[in-house]
Amino acid sequence: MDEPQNDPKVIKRRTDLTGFLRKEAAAQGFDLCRITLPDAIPQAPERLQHFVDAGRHGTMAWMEETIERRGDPRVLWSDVRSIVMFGMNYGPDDDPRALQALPDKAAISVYARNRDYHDVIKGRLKEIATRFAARAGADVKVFVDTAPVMEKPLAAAAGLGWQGKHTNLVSREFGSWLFLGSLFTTAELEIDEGERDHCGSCRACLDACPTDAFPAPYQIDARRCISYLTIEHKGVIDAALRPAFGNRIYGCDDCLAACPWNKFAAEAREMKLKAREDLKAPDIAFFLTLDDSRFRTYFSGSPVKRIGRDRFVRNVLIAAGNSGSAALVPACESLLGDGSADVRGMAVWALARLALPDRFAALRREHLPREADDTVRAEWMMEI
Ligand code: B12
Ligand code: SF4
Ligand code: SF4
Repeated sequence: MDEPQNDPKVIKRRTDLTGFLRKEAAAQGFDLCRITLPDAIPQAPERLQHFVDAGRHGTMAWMEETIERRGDPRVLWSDVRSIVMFGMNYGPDDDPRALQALPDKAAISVYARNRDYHDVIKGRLKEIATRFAARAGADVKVFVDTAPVMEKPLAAAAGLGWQGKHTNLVSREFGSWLFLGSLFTTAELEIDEGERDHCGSCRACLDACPTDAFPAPYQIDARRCISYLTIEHKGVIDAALRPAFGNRIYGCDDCLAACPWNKFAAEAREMKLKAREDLKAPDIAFFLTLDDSRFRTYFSGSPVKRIGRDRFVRNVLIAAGNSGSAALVPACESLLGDGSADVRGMAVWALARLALPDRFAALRREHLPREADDTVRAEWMMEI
């Protein structure tokens, strides 16, 4: 039987548990910890459905497959009574867009310049969950992008910030640089107020997008987003979009970095989220030399490892093609015989842009007749 909500003992217990949680969150390095109800995002299922119906999730079939659980936390877990949303600041120490002026360098997005945030945050959430469950005698589950949970609308409902026109959560305190995580529990807790939208007439993020990935404010078409294309999308990347990638090889920060609310942002406190020195401005030339084993070693513990060497080198070759640097021609040529069709195809594309026309024609005479893969043949033919 449910306890009476206005019973002073019930209120005190709720207050104590909420205070305990906030202290634990701070002790684990979270910058924000606020609470909402499982039914706090009634508009989310319809918006998610619209996103999927329009095909904007691209090849992320898991979004479609989990749509009902994703849209409503109560479908994911019917016993959930409170949802605790956590935010961890990963603010960079410089403007990541500055790297775009250095075309020989590769740009890895801020979130991926050190340890995988999933590992960092999940470990901390588990610590909190264990201690909280023991204290509250309640059931608990924790998620950080590891289950079908709509973290952004839930975080907005809990008041960590609001969903900006770039669709990510913006905080008045930390700007756009926040990772999110959640704890679902059967315990009743004190509920926080949501945050209102502070975008106003600004549209800086929409205008900043190099690939025009926002069909409307607050809506994204992942199929055009460099983050999706470099991380989630396997195989051939639309040739019309490649030039806009510039030197971005893993993710993209342009819409986040453009947000004026970043002026209040602070640098990440968590050492594991501060950029590794060698990933701040790495050489494209070096990345073109990575084989599978060196790739795995170099990116051990990093989220970059997730996409595998072939997709990674595919992305690096796009950056090489955009670099205008003839010095990269030999490294690109050496990848024309690579075991991966994705790599061979992008080596052709890069060379079409970097090599002298006579050299490119000679390479095509040599390689095209023995190329069996249709997508790579198409790259050679495209440049005729
Ligand atoms: C799928 C996904 C992606 C996809 C799709 C992006 C997207 N915006 O959905 C891709 C691969 C492109 C991607 C990219 C990035 N991602 Co991502 N991604 C996710 C994931 C797994 C699910 C997001 C989701 O549910 N999308 C479906 C859409 C429909 O949901 P939505 O964006 O909330 O859509 C809302 C709006 O469209 C809004 N809406 C629609 N119409 C209207 C109208 C009005 C008036 C309003 C107010 C709102 C509104 O309502 C919808 C429902 O709330 C989450 C983790 C999670 N489990 O939540 C991380 C997550 C969103 N990603 C994150 C990050 C950091 C990124 C990148 C910055 C990484 C990078 N540097 O490359 C980029 C940013 C690109 C961008 N502008 O969004 C963080 C964002 C943190 C934050 N502060 O918000 C998350 C939360 C992961 C985490 N745990 O920290 N991501
Ligand atoms: S992450 Fe980059 S490509 Fe994706 S929407 Fe933002 S600015 Fe556009
Ligand atoms: S850049 Fe402007 S429109 Fe975009 S999220 Fe920030 S405040 Fe909102």
